[in-house]
Amino acid sequence: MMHIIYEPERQRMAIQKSGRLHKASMDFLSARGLIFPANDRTLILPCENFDIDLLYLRDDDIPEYVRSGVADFGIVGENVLAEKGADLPIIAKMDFGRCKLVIAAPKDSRIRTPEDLGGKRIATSYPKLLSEYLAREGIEASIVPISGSTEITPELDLADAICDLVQTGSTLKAHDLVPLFTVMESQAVLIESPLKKQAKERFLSQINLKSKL
Ligand code: PRT
Ligand code: ZN
Repeated sequence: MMHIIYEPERQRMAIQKSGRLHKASMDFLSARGLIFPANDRTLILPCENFDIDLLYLRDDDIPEYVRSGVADFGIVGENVLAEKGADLPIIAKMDFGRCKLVIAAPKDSRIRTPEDLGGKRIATSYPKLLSEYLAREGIEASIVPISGSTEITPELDLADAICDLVQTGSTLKAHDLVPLFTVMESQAVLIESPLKKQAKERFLSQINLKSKL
């Protein structure tokens, strides 16, 4: 069991604990020269050669940790940032985690244009981004908020269409869904807390990244 003593000059970087962004985030930090002990499943992992600790979190929680300054940095998808309404400074766009938030409907559906969504039920884990899209397009539809597996909702008749992330498109295909309209394009980004700290600037220059603050 490792005990971390709180040191104000020590930085914290929030990354996804497990999931699609975890490995790529670790690889990014390793490529910048950071060395970490083998993960012993702690929630806080100290870097061996820089004054920074990793916080392993659910991706959904990363914007709040960074916004509040509990974490100085974070690596998270732009889709999550936008859904949480977190307008945080982006230091760098990462070369991973690319995907699109799309509206998709069953192959045999009559939905062809955004207007056809009027009066329909759309299931999504991204209610904020979807409602902004519908408002932009001037469409009134009903949003069915669910937390995962949106792709099964049309076949179960919970929804007429879905709004979900796509990468390869194979999940949609497996459920006879066709992507129709793009709500947002996304990739992973390195964000920083809006609280200015000298130690943060120092860390960024050590790994050859410059803060936009
Ligand atoms: O546990 P935690 O809350 O941290 O993880 P999570 O399950 O919420 O997220 P996770 O690990 O699935 O995704 C993390 C981030 O990866 C997302 O917020 C996006 O920024 C990014 N990303 C990139 C994706 C995808 N590609 C993606 N394809 N996130 C999810 N998907 C899902 C999509 O929802 C659908 O179910 O993969 C399926 C579609 O993939 P394809 O390849 O079949 O099109
Ligand atoms: Zn999540």
